[in-house]
Amino acid sequence: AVGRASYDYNVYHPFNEIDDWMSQILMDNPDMVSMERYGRTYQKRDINLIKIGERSGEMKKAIWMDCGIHAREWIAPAFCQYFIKQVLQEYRKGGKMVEMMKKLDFYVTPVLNVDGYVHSWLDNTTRLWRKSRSPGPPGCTCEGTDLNRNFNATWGTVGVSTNCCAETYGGTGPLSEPEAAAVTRYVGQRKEDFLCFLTIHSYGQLILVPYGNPNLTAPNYQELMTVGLGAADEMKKVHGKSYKVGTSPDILYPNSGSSRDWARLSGIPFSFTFELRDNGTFGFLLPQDQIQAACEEAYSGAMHIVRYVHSK
Ligand code: ING
Ligand code: ZN
Repeated sequence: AVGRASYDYNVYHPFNEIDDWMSQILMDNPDMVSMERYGRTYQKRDINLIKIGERSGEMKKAIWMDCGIHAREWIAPAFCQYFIKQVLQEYRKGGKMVEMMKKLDFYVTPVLNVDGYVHSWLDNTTRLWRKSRSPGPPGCTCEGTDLNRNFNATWGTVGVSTNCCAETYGGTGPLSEPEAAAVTRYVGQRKEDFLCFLTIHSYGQLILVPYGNPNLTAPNYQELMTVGLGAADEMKKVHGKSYKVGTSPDILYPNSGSSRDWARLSGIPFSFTFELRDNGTFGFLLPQDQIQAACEEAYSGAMHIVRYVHSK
């Protein structure tokens, strides 16, 4: 079995239920799934990833996916769980996924900002929390750093705040936050293995390519755009929703210190941010009756990129 038949993928789950779900996926798929704790949050919670891979001797290439770097974007952890379930189901059916798994392993973090996610579940007043939960610098009474401004990628230059109360506060320095440091260490140690880095957010229906800093251009920008536009085409076929593709300065506004930029700067050739549904009608409060459709279309976009990377 792929997972507990009773797990409802069409509702949002508090962290303890996602944690139990991870254990269950592990128990149900001992031949294909393992779990690894690769860091701890500021509040000392485990940061876990699920690895999906055949237990063959050879080292394979790897695909990275993280969800829930921003606490309030609840559709993102729901998508990582859907993604894991779907990859396993397709593998069990045989066919193309079996062929792919001979060459690729998936490393998926369902919830990266665990402290923030837990906080966003506390009550209605904290539902829209975005950042981590570390205390501000001395003299500041606000909490939390924007983890997607804390990576070592032109840190602190554009689209970031030095006000510790701001939503885009970048921290006291690059990798001041253990959550960003954990991703950097894990992926950085094996950056030759990682072909692709996908980081999942909401909302806005976008596929963002490097770089967030308008002064930089990725050497394979054209190819990133072609692959991203191909993914958007696939996504539109599923439920008719349009996803825009481009760099964040081209589409919206610049930013620095993002994990996507760090991954591309460190040599991972294919690095994308997905901004899932919607376009602002519900925003971060995407109704549960849209979880399935949002996941289905995002899955087809992500798999377009994975297939490209696999066959290249
Ligand atoms: N958006 C991302 C953020 O870190 C982003 C990515 C950056 C989008 C700049 C557009 C412009 O802000 C969300 N939703 O977190
Ligand atoms: Zn986000």
